[in-house]
Amino acid sequence: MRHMQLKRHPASPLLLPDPLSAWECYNVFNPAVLHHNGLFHMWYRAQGLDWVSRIGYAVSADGIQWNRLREPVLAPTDGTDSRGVEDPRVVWLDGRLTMTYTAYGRDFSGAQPTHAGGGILPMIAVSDNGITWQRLGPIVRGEDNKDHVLFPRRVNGRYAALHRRWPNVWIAYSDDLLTWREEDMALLYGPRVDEADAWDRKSVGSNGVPIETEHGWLLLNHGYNDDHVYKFGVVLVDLDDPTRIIKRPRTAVFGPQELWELKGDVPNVVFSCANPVVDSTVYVYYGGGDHVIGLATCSLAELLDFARFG
Ligand code: BMA
Repeated sequence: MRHMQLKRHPASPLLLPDPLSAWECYNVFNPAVLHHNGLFHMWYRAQGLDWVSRIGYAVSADGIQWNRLREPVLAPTDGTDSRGVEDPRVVWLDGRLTMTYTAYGRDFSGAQPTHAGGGILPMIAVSDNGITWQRLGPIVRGEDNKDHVLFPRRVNGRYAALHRRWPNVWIAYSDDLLTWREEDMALLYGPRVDEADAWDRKSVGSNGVPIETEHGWLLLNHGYNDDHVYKFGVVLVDLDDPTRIIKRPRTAVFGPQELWELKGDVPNVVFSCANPVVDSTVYVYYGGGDHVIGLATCSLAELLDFARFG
């Protein structure tokens, strides 16, 4: 069995909470990152004095040194997201920026509250400039559903998304990004519940935007075990029919190891919403301990090789 590990960038953690800022003084984590027209753009989750998650924006020429805006670019507006906007993933689709993120609010729209007496909604928003965002709506309502991410192009003429119906990863299709019908959704894969020592025994979810390769869509994912230790793995699915899994290696490619991953606001967490590929290198940005932002990298060729034969 082959093994491989992502390599931490020595400058990690790259972004820390800002003690001078009311909205981002406690935690910055789980960023979306898109490389576009020669710049790295980052939308990151932040928590400050009120513990409500907002999304901040930063830009970088090299992906290491970041310049942040002073104000968040996405913040709660109503009861559906009053407790925060979380875990953005951003894709360049049809000539505009499209963000998937989790709205966490005091309201719930299903028969039962989904989260701590309130609700969560897997939302989609679009933007022409990355600063002002227009909300399109959720892909489903009334269930524990998050970690949704769009494919970077249409698949067989339709928009496609991965989403997490706890504890499994599902795939869904839509013609307009607005309507996601139950009959267009299918279970893709779940946690390895039958394997006592599997790192992803308890739950799985998607990381960043699927990577298109000549051998299939390369999906980075996360999972955790009974001890709630988060790790990353890979899944390779068919280019034309992403419901067909080609390979899912057993071993994880990354897990918590540094102090700021083992401790933090939530212990033993590495959580990634971004894996842009720039010059054949995969940049895996991630939250460490739900508290700071780190970067780990690998070559695309090595990761693809592991996904095919690992
Ligand atoms: C998940 C998400 C992430 C978070 C992770 C670990 O459910 O809410 O935002 O990083 O838990 O706490």
